[in-house]
Amino acid sequence: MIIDGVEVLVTGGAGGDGSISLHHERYIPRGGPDGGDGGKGGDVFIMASSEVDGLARVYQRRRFTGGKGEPGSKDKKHGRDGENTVVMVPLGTSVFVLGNSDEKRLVADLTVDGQKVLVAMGGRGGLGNIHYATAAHQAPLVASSGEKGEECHIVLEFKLLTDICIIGPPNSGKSVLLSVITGAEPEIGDYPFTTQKPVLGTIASDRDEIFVAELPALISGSHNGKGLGCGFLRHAERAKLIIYLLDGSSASPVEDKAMLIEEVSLCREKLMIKPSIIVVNKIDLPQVQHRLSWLNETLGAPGVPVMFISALGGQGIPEFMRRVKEMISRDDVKEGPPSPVAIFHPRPIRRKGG
Ligand SMILES: Nc1nc2c(ncn2[C@@H]2O[C@H](COP(=O)(O)OP(=O)(O)OP(=O)(O)O)[C@@H](O)[C@H]2O)c(=O)[nH]1
Ligand SMILES: [Mg+2]
Repeated sequence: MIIDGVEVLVTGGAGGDGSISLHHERYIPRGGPDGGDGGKGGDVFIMASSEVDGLARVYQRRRFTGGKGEPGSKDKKHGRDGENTVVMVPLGTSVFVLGNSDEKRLVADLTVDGQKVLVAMGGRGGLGNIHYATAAHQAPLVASSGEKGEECHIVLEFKLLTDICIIGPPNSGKSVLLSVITGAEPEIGDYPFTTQKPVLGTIASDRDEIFVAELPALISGSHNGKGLGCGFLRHAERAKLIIYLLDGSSASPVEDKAMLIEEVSLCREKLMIKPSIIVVNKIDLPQVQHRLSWLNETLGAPGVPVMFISALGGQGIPEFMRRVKEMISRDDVKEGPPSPVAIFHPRPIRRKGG
């Protein structure tokens, strides 16, 4: 099962109670109050790590709580703070908070190794009776309870960090193309839905690496759950360029293109505004050669180039690569590094039992 989204309950640890204690020592009959404060409850963080490749582990647990603060004790001893809980997620995880009517609010987009967000703060420790002594009450028998930790429902959604996404109908050659341009080794087969989940590869470039993902195939009705559905299209949301890969030898590449555009716009309309290229594959086959000029005339759209390649034979690949790199760099947006710790306070703090 591919897990790209999961709802979890996060609760900060409860603070430890303050202590009620009176100082006892020989020959000091009426020692004052010496009850220490409780420790703070542990916080819950969500942290991105390049060592984590999915949300499956989070899905198995779905409930995370910070450690409890220890109560204070005599001799003014402060209770130990509760341990923080850090939930590890893959790079590319968005963190949303669920509101009362289930609306989602984005609180962090974790895209850098080690970047983290505080989602539930632990409660403060209660005060020991040393704080309650007054001139009138020099031996108070009162202390306060530790606070409850914050609690909220959050949703984690994982979207690949990829520059280019290859989208196409079954058998159009997405896996062959990915393997040729990146050296990745996806399974290749002449049957539909060989690729069942996104596969990543990288292209070395003068600057950074370029990440390319092959997504599972789209068919007519994917938006209604046919085939493998279309939930995987979320992984194209961060892409700078979409490659629509068509099988030049199919019954109608023109209808295939229309189907892809329709499914993408029904499933994730916001992908439609991304720069894209229509690529016709398998031009090594004679029946495709015969159609080239007709396909060139019928597939084009304003601002969307049409290219012809043979992923298997290598024809058109150098020109295709040049074009891809040019389109990617044109779209490069330089962003400063995100802040390493984002803090989010879901709820006001309440006293235990209050
Ligand atoms: N003649 C020819 N065959 C190709 C070419 N590219 C891919 N094929 C063949 O087309 C079939 C499907 O290739 P894949 O790369 O697995 O196709 P896919 O789009 O990844 O398929 P799914 O993952 O099932 O959606 C395989 O038998 C490939 O050998 C090409 O350029 N020319
Ligand atoms: Mg494939």
